[in-house]
Amino acid sequence: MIMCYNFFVGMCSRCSELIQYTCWAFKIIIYIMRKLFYIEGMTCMHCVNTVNKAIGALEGVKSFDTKLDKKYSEVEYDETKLSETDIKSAIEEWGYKVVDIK
Ligand SMILES: [Cu+2]
Repeated sequence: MIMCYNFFVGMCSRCSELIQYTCWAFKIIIYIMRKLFYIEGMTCMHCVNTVNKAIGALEGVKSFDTKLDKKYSEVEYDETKLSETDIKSAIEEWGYKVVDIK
């Protein structure tokens, strides 16, 4: 999986928004989605850690990067395992509000 993941390095978010390719190491098809979840209510690094914990606990999440100043979390996930609604719910369970998904 790590080997296949290198495929995305250097790709802009537009190109990697939806990628369908065959993993040469495992011969399976992987669907990766990259979305920005705009979050209301994050005010300090503790909030960022909480959001990261919520997202990181989900099976199917490949990577995530939560930015306090931009008020979003960029999440890459396997859309065969997870939907954007699952991610939204996980964040909102901790008291934050997802106001937009792009
Ligand atoms: Cu906080």
